[in-house]
Amino acid sequence: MKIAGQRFSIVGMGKSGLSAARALIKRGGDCLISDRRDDQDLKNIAKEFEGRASVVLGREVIREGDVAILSPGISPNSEIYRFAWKVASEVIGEVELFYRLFGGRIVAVTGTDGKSTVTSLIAHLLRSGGIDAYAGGNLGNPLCSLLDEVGEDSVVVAEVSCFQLLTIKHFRPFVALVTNIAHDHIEYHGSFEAYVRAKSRILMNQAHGDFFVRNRDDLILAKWLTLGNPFAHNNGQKVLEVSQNGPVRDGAWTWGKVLHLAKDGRSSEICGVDELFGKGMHIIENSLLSCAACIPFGIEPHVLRNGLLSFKGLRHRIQFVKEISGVRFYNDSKATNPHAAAAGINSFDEMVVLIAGGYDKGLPLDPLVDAVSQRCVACVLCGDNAETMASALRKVTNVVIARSLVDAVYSAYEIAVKTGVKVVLLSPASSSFDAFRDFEERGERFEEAVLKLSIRRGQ
Ligand code: UMA
Repeated sequence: MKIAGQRFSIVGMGKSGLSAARALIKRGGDCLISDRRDDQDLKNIAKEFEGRASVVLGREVIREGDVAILSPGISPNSEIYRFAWKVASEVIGEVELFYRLFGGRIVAVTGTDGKSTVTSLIAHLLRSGGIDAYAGGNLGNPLCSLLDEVGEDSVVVAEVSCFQLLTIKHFRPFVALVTNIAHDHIEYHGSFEAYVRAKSRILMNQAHGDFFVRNRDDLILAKWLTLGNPFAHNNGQKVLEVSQNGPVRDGAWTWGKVLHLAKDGRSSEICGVDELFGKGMHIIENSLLSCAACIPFGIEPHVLRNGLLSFKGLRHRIQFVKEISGVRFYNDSKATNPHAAAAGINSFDEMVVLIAGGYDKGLPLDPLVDAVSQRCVACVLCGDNAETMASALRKVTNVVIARSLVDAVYSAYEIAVKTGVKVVLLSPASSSFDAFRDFEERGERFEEAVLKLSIRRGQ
């Protein structure tokens, strides 16, 4: 892609907009960067671009005929999104820009839950096999920020959200992987079907020689690439399958206690389920998906085993925080939808006091209600949707409403002590945007509250 002398309008000065701007300016692009916000933070950031690019704060701007680069947080229903398609010569996102600037192979990971863990785990497994692999994208570090580090032989494992997939055009991953599909982000896409269609764009530009890792246990994904499926971008890519219900011909599978890698119908053992970095069906699913994604790179089962055994899991994903008087606190702030929270709860064999609630995405609560009814002695709810969640959860367990996350930690601890329950889990089933910048800030506030409680308790 020719950058020098070309004009770009970058909308949104968040992580992705800034990394796109830096990459383009470095290559001689003529950039206009804008953001609807006009606060001191952005004014400070804008100083970096003085004399190198035009910056407009307080409103979004797109110059006629420019290539528009839209941040993923810009909703397709917004005026600026529609305006971009009218005036720009081309509308893309930072993921597409990265694809055009990076010549190497990409493993792209999307899906409802487990994306960040799978992205990080694949990069870790590839590195265990001697491959120069990097992880980035929706995970937190934008892909364009990797451009200074990577070489042509590097492999980039990219977590791509459905928001980011809407603004790809030629993005063609060598390996595409969809973890699973459940209800999420309907407020952004308008319908479940539109959400699934956005996810399926990951396959859109794949061709012969590429790979698709398909989760055979997921009712929706199992049908992808079969004839007549509306989401089948069936372009001759090879399918690698993953299942927890018995053997696959090519991919990774288990049926009980041992993970296997399968090539041309011949299976080899990878490791035992009990040796993985955590417990629960979702940990097995994430591990199988990640192992299957390494097949195109020729990583052998014993190398995968070493990689799996040395993987520690990610922050804010069922992360152990502290034990206070026998009660263990876990931070699962990344569980931003009911499906993910249910997986978090079900990963415990024992009873749990759940802390949940946050920004209401209007998603069906059924998976959460199911998990709570089986595993939760009580739920402490806080955040914008506390009342809505309470009406659904009161039918199956005891519910307490707390004024803040800090109060929720104290209440949950008291309930745990009174009932003899040993686990307090923050697994909000909701976004964090009602009170926090993102799920990471929410997780950090939770950890701080737990540490304060432990100091108060003299531990
Ligand atoms: N903005 C506008 N106009 C708008 C919308 C936003 O000007 O209409 C401005 C905001 O004022 C702000 C900037 O755009 O200054 C924020 O941009 P952004 O919301 O696109 O966020 P980034 O900082 O660029 O972060 C994005 C992803 N955010 C979203 O998709 C909302 C991050 O994923 C990602 O880590 C980052 O790029 C790097 O790739 C976060 C996320 O919540 C973690 N993702 C969702 C999820 O995981 O469920 C999809």
